[in-house]
Amino acid sequence: MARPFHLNTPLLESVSMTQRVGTPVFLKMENSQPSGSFKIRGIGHLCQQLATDSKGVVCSSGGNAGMAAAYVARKMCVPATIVVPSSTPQLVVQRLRDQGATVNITGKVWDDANTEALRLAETEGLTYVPPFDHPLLWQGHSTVISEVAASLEEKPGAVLLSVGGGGLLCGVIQGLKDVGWTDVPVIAMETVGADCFNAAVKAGRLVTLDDITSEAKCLGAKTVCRKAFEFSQSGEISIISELVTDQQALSAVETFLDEERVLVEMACGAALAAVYSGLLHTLQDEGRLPAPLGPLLVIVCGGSSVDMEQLSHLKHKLHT
Ligand code: PLV
Repeated sequence: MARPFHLNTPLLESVSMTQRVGTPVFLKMENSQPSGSFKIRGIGHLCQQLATDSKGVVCSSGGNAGMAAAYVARKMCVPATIVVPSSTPQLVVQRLRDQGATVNITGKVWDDANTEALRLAETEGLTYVPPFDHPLLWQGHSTVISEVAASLEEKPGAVLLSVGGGGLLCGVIQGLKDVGWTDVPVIAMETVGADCFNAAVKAGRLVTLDDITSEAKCLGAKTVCRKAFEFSQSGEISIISELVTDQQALSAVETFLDEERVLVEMACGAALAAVYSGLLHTLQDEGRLPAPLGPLLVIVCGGSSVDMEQLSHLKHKLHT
C-alpha cells in the first residue's frame, strides 16, 4: 500500500485543561498535519484510492478539505480545482493558490460550492473529492483513533470533537469501533448557526438549515451526512450533541492560543469551548457524562482559516 500523506500527530497532555476539567486531558494535535487539519487523513486515503490516474481533482470546501486536496494533489502531480463559497476568507484562497490549486469561488455557502464542484466533475471529467461524505474519508479519519489507541495507556473517558458535515464524527466512531472502545461517548460540538447535526438529532430526521449564520464557516454544511445522523440514532456509541455560541468558540481560540501557544480556527474552537465554557461539568452534573470521567481526548482539528488579522476581524465582528 502507498505511504499515507498524513502524519502520526503528537498526543499532548494539557496541564491547564486538566486543571479546568479535573481529569487528564489529552490533545490530539491535528493542527500539525501538513495541510493544517485532520482532513488530510481521509482525503489522502480517498485520493490514493480514486485519483491515481485522474486528469484532475475537484473538491468543494469551506477551506480545510480544499487545503488537504490541494496538498495531496500536488504530491500526486495531479491538478486540483478547489471550489469555495464567497464566505471563505481571502487568506485561505491565497493559501490554496500557494499549494498550486486553481480556486473557483462560487455561491454563498458550502452547499452552493458543492453543486458547482459536482457540475465540474461531470462536465470536465474530474475526480470529485467530497469534504465529509464518503466511506473512504471516514476510513482515513479513523486512523486518528488507532494512533491514540497505540499510545494512550488508558481508554479515554470521552472524545471531544467538532462537527461540520459529520465526516470527522463518522471517522472517529469507526475508529472507536475498530479498537473496541464502543463504550466511549463522543461529545459532538457545533456553533449556533452551523448546527445541522444538532438540528437533525433534535428533529429525529435529517434537517437542511435555511442558512449558515455562524462565523465558523468550516462547520457550515446545511445538512449533515446521513451516516452521522444514522450513528446518532443507532445508539451503538453514545453521541452527545451540544452547541456553543460564536463568541464562546472565538474566546476558546484565544484561550487556546494563550495557554497552549497554538492558533486554530473557530471550527476547532467549537470543540475547545466545551472545556473552557464549563460545559463538561454541566454534562456531568446532568448525569449525561460519567463523573469522574476518565482521560478526555480532544481532537484538535486545527484549520487554516485563521491568522492574527482574521482573529482581530472576528473579534471586532463578534464584539468579544
Ligand atoms: N470543514 C470542511 C467542511 O466545510 C471543509 O471543507 O474544510 N474542523 C475543521 C477545522 C474543519 O475544517 C471541518 C470541516 C471540521 C472541523 C468538521 O469536519 P466534518 O465536516 O468532517 O464534520 C463545510
